[in-house]
Amino acid sequence: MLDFSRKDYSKEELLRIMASDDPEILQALFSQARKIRKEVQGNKIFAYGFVYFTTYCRNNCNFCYYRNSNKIERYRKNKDEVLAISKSLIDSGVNLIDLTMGEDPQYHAEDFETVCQIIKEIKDVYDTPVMISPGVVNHNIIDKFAEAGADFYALYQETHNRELYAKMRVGQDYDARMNAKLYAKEKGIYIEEGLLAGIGETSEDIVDSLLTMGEIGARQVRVMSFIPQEGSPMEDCKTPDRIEELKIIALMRLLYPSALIPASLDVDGIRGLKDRINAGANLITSIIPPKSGFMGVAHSTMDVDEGGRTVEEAASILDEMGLRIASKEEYEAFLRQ
Ligand code: SAM
Ligand code: MD0
Repeated sequence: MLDFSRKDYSKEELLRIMASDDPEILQALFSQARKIRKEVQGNKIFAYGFVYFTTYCRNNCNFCYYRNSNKIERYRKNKDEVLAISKSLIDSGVNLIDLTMGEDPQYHAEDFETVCQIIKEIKDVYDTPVMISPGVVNHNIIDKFAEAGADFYALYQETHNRELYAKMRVGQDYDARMNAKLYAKEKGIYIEEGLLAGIGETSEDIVDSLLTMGEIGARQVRVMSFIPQEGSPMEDCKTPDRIEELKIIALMRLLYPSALIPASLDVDGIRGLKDRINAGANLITSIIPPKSGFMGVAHSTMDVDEGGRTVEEAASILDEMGLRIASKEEYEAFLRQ
């Protein structure tokens, strides 16, 4: 049996864990991940509001519903709409607003002026941390995000296998994506790195990604299982068994005890929350107010209008698990650590 009470694991050990389906090993892994989270933050779990404010995108990612060539209905929200939904999320108890967008040519054309105004207002008027997920932008735009007060820049490589990356993010430069992240970090913005599970990666690819996340100094690290999207080239590919995502969450917790690691409601909706928290996640993402006209990404509508993706709903599940949503002060103290 592996000794899970350490921080250092060799590549071979990580590979062995990824390859294992021994229930005893997996239970020991998840239990250690929960133990570490408890040591770091007791019974508190963080929560982020998700504001996907434009679904227009110039890219053609093979896995994505919102890829440019998919003929779908799209929306672009204005500043007032974005601020109104952000305020309602903050009032409901989220700890941060994640402003996410497709690589919308209209926002690029105006040099992200409106986005910076929104960031500033959420920071200065609502006094709430902000994550910006804009895709790849130039360094001068990242400078503007830093000036506006953005706390996090989220930009997921999806995989650190360059060949597989090229098949997923078709026509997008691997290094430009990585360098944007590294530049944001240099500017004092926390970065989030992420990977997609179930896109044809090997266990070695996953272990490489896990180690890269540490090397680049990501404060937040995530994994999401691939969900097939209607109209996309990967429409007929299968979604992976969730055990892979759960093992990756637990390994991220073992390797990076104080990292922010999401249990995303975007993958399996609210019913997927418990397993991800039990695997060591310390943060709930993709909270979206019902009937707001805003969408998710991997599951654009699942549980949204039904009110399943709310702080209230998540809090009642956490309560059954002896956990609770952190307060504003608790999250901000955690960030300062
Ligand atoms: N457009 C920006 C970008 O590409 O960085 C930000 C939003 S992007 C839509 C956010 C992330 O959602 C992607 O990086 C990917 O990890 C995840 N995602 C997109 N489509 C998905 C799918 N079909 N299944 C699971 N995750 C998906
Ligand atoms: C999530 N649907 O947290 C969101 C999204 C983008 N920064 C995050 C993938 O699951």
